Amino acid sequence: MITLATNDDLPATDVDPFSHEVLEDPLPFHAELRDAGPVVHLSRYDTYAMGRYEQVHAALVDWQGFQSGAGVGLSNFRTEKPWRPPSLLLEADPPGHDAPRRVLSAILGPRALRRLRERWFAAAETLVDAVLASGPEIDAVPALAEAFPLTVFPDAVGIPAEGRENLLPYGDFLFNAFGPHNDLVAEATPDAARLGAWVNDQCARAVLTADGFGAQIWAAADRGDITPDQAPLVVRSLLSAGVDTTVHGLAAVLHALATHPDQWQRLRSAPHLARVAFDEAVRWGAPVQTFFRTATSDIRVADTVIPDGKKILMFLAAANRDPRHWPEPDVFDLGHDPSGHVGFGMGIHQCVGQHVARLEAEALLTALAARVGTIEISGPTRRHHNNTLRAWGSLPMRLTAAR
Ligand code: OVV
Repeated sequence: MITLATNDDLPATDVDPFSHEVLEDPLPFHAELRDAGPVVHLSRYDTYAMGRYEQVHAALVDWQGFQSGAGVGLSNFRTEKPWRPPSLLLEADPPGHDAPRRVLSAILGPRALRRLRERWFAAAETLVDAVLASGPEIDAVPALAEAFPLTVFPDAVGIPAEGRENLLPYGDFLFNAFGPHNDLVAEATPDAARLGAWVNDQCARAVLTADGFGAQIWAAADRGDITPDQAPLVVRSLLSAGVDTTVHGLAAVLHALATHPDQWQRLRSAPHLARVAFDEAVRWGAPVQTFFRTATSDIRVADTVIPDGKKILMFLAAANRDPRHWPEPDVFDLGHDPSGHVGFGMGIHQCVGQHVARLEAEALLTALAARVGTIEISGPTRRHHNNTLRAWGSLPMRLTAAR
């Protein structure tokens, strides 16, 4: 399937990484990509791809050579109009990137999150008690993976209760829109303008509660750390990147634990492993599979020169399972040290919300570990296809209460 191009030694593939076949099970394609070489040409899209840890990591930390400001999807903002005003964080480079990043880092940093910890642990306990009371068989996607972030995160941002059902569809569209204009994008496009308008409305100062992340972003504008016209776009980043990602990260760790009963029992007997379990699941399951970068000049990677302005698809998921870097890449094991995984990215754009995600996971897994004895898959699971996210549509599970 992967052949050598005739004009040089650059391996090429006509496989579509965004096809339903690959989205259903990307692992074989990721292995082919890594084995083909450090850089591979994706002939369908005339873009480049990297699947090995070494090159993916190196490109992610080289923001000068691999920019984000031309967009981190397939669409090249040098020549194409973005579907929404670009994110001031995700789709920006220094120096413009830095002030919004500094503001959000402080608001979402470990120190700032301490005031949420008790509340989120209590919310997780309440949710798990309710789920256990609802019966032994659940679908863990809606019942836990969606329910928990939707219980705590929109409140923490400070948006009104009304319309929150738009958050997941908005994120699903946004993450699809980083890929090509395939059926996944086309089917959701009729709704995108309405969802986008709703999200934009939630970013106004007047609709946000006085004490949430949103209000803190506006307070940063009052201090002059960002400008008042930047504030709503920074709030939009929270609502864009903060919901679907954590839902599918939690689904990934729940699936991993349900399919690895030994690891589940290990977590029960050592609940302080909740954070390691989550990061190992982010490495192993990679809820965010890919992002693009754009070459800022003719740039050499291994023996290949990537021309200025070309898009490069970074396979975070493939790098996270590269046997050239990881001793047992395909094994989910709480004894692993997943640090250095690129499931949250790496470098100046590394997930600014990762502490929020970890706190959500720690709260939910701690509540589960204290209350649930066994957790197993009880029916056919179903993937949800998205051009960027590796997601579960359904995870039927049987939970038994701890005795
Ligand atoms: C990491 C990420 C994903 C999607 C949207 C954004 C960020 C944003 O900043 O809007």
